[in-house]
Amino acid sequence: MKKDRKVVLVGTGFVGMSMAYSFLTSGGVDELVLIDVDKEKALGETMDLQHGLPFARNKIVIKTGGYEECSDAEIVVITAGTAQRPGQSRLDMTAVNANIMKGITENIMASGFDGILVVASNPVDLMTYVAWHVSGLPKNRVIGSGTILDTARLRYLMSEYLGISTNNIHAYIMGEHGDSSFVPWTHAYVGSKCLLELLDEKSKDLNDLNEIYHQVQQAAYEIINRKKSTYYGIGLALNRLVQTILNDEHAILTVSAYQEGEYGWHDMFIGVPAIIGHNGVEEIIKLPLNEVDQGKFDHSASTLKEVQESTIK
Ligand code: 6V0
Repeated sequence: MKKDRKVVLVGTGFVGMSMAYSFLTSGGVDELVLIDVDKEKALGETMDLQHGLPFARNKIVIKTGGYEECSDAEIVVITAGTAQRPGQSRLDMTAVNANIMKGITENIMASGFDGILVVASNPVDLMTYVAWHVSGLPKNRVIGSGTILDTARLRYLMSEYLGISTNNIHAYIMGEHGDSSFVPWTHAYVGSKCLLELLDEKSKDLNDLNEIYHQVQQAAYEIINRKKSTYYGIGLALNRLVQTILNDEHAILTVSAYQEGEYGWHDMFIGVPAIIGHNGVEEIIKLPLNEVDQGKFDHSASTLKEVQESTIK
């Protein structure tokens, strides 16, 4: 029997703990179990978080545990793996993280887990495929964090550029969470106004937005060069994804979702806008991409598919 609002985190590194910490301030989770191959680290993190509970938004049971804790969890979030090093692309990490992901997923499933698996470990689209393949769970119940973080970075920078709240910027980054992602600008809106029309009216240049996208694409490299890893943004993004599922919000997020031809590709995970609710991916939003953007999607998908077939199949 599943326990409502029980979340298990596998991987108590920077990313996982940023999400875990944010649960204390946001509330919305009743039980949080921390698992890591480094048991002492998981225990230390548990104690540190527990001491913040008097300041937390709601009471949360926080503990360290083994994989048996997954048996009645609503969501298991996987952020375990080696982190990206300076100069390394996300795809460079495929083989080593795929092995870690396989072992973790087997352990989770051996507990009898029957909830929703959320994957953030990089390269996230490929790691989500491994988790789905090994788990045998239905496609809607395995979700990668995909381009949620990239989209958040884009919305932030566009908001600064346009002087309009991030809440009213409806623009998505699609494709690989990595170097081949892209923005379908013709599907970007500010409030209910088409972005391209707004730029025209304000005599602003689409090249500025392409430069903004370039900054998004380079963001992880820029941050990693300066502070070795990125974690606050993805921690908050994972919190948002978890809460969207727990609260059955039916919000649209750009997750890495299993493809069955929605954008012309099959048997792979890639970042697309999707409606997220209690069942995980409730529906993939099919945007009518123009020829140029479909070309970019195809390039991104083929980049992933090539590595998927050569490294993890
Ligand atoms: P980190 O701080 O090194 O933490 C990784 C944790 O995983 C450590 O505590 C390890 O002990 C643990 N771990 C390793 N192997 C296992 C295992 N077999 N079982 C259980 N635990 C294990 O890395 P960090 O937290 O910075 O990054 C974690 C992952 O998230 C990496 O793959 C990053 O590339 C990825 N990111 C994903 C992002 C996204 O948008 N999806 C964004 C940033 C980082």
